[in-house]
Amino acid sequence: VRATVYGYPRQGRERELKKAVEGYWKGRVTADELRRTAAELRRANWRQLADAGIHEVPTGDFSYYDHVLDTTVMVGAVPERHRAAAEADPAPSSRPRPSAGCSLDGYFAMARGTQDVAPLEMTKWFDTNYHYLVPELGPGTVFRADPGKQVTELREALALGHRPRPVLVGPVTYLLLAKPAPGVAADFDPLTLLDRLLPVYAEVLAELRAAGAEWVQLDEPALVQDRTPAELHAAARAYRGLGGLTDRPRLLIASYFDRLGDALPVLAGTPVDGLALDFTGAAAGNLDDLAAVGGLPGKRLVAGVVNGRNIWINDLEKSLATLGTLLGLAGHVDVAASCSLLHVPLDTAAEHDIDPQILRWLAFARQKTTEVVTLARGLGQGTETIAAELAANRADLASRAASPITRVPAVRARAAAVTDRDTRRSQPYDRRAAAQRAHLSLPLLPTTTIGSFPQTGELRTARADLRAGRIDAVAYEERIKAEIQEVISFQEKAGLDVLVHGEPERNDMVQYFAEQLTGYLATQHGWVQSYGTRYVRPPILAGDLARPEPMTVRWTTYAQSLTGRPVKGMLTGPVTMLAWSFVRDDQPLADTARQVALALRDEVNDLEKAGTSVIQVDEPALRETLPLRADARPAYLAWATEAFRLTTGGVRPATQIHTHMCYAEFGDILAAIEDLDADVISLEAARSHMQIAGELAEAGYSREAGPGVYDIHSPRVPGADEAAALLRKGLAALPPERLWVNPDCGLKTRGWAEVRASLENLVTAARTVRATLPAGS
Ligand code: THG
Ligand code: ZN
Repeated sequence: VRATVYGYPRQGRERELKKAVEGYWKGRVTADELRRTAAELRRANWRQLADAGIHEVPTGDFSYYDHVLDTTVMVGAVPERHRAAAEADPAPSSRPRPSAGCSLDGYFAMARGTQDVAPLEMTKWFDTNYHYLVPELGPGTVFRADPGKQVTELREALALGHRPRPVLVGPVTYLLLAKPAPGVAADFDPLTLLDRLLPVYAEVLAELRAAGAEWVQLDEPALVQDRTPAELHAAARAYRGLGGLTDRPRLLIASYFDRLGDALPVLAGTPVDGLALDFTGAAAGNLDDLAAVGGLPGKRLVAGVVNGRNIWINDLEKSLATLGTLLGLAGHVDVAASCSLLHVPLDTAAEHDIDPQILRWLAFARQKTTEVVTLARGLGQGTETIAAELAANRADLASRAASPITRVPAVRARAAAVTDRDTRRSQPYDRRAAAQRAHLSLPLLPTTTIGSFPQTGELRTARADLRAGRIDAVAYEERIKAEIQEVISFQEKAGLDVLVHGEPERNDMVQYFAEQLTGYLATQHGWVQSYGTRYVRPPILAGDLARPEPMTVRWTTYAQSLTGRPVKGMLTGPVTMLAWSFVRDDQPLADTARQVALALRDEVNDLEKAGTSVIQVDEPALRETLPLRADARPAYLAWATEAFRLTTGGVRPATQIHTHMCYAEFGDILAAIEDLDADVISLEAARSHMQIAGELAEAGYSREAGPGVYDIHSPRVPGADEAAALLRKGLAALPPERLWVNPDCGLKTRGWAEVRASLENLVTAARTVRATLPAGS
């Protein structure tokens, strides 16, 4: 029995990789320096893993930007529009190519775009907060093996004396994650390219074998989702094919994030040498499924029993029990984390502000590695060899269960007393809408923004100065107030109808609220990669949650004191708070959601009391957190929409509740959107040409909506004519009294110059279209 992991955080203790890559982009770091930093980070990771007792270390999991993009390079699927940059190589000797066939600048062009070409689209990696770059394929795609990066990293690890196991995105998952390239028919199915892709994987496998790889891991997480018989058949064909090769390393097919379900017997029936299965959380059903198919006789089973998605210590005794059962179900059992440790921060030892007792409840990547090693030892050599670890683990679990942080009687009593009535507005939508119209007296096609305004360097400096003690709280508050004044005055001049304070006081919105709620822990160094060089520090929902004091009322009322127009209160909704935090593993998510909702409900009610008539509760993550398998979705949507309604259900009919969602794929949650019972929803739509307005109408959506008419994801300033054209499209689907005019997301990442021009054009567009509406409509 041995210990292994599938991947490790790439960024380094001080996010050295971020600094090196961003430095390279700015021309401050040379290609050679970047390459050396990357090699040093890989070396440090392998050293850490090997020293902890990990038997096979992963290679190829490192990436300058994204491992799916690395796979695109590995199979030669560089899109046509990036071909020139990928092949340009002004200084071959000093340019670290991610591979033989793609220059570093070409690689980053695919990731970020250039002046002339658009980047690949980015989307979420299953239900994690990691984002990958979507492969673009078509009937004309010609794959070509480019194993350079994989072989280089394998050789590096071998030279350092490790036993490396290259980790690759598997061919089936790669194709299932791809989309039709621009210009290719929308119904093109990338899976039809499987037979062309398999020979390329065969070539990469042969090269890795030749370079000294004994085992290679092919990750197929897409097979834990609901799959059609045709897709399962493709998986069978892929692994009968690759398994049947003679010149190949041994193959480990890894799955994670959920149970394999119907794909388990399919993979078990192919001539691959081992399967890696997740046995945590929703994937625990793999245990019964495995027994039902008669186990994996003669194959290697890698058992993911340490949760790679959360930050809680493992229950070692429980895991040993699971592992004990598994010993009888496979030819050989190894122990692992359930998925790559990319999704958790690096090391709890870097946290100096967390109570040492509480820190013992937490396991980041480094601690999880140790747990995996301990479990492998206990399983292989007897639990008496890990008696000390088991005793400490038992004590830490008991300390968490018994802690007053974990259970706050008043919070529990309040949550238990919630009734259905608390989750309903006091009047149905139609009557509320009339009350709101009378109370707010807004024009038709009212204009507003999503909440945030540009976060200038000065604001970030002020926050850093406050943290470092260079300025005091009073000076900071003055700075923020000055910014709010400017934002309000601009919006009045531009002619917007519903104003916002601009959120200058917030860094990351989830972090901002977490810092003000008891029961939440913040980390100092708990960075997790979100995409490319961008990281988040998800706060930890550690205990029962309460809001000791109002969190936003001060800023909103200050903004309202400066203007006669309505200022919108701005909050992050309960589902998004959960989605962007590390959640508790000791109670159902629905219970945690209810506690968060009650804390936010207090804030909503306090805003109303302070005179706020429009309150927006953002739920950008509602769609993101949708469970991977369809059978789990109704239960999720039920508690998620209930939590939103509990947050917003306590206000008067005349108070208007807004919500906002990012991303364009709303199709499968349109019913849930209605179920939120919000009065107004703003959505991303600029890039999908107002399509969403039609979809909302078709789904019978009966409230007001603001499909974005200004794409904030690009620095481009949309003309007033363009925005007006989009509005007219919107009016073809929704009546004028139900259509709002707004950008498609917050303006935090944009520059002031673009924002000014774009919002002025947006108001002009609204006025132009308003003037064409029949009087009295
Ligand atoms: N907050 C949190 N999670 C999120 C988002 C968020 N997950 C999904 C989505 N939004 C991810 N988007 C981003 C966008 C920008 C950055 C990170 C994730 C970013 N990070 C800074 C960096 O890496 O330089 C660090 C920010 C900081 O100092 O806190 O720019 O909005 N929780
Ligand atoms: Zn948004």
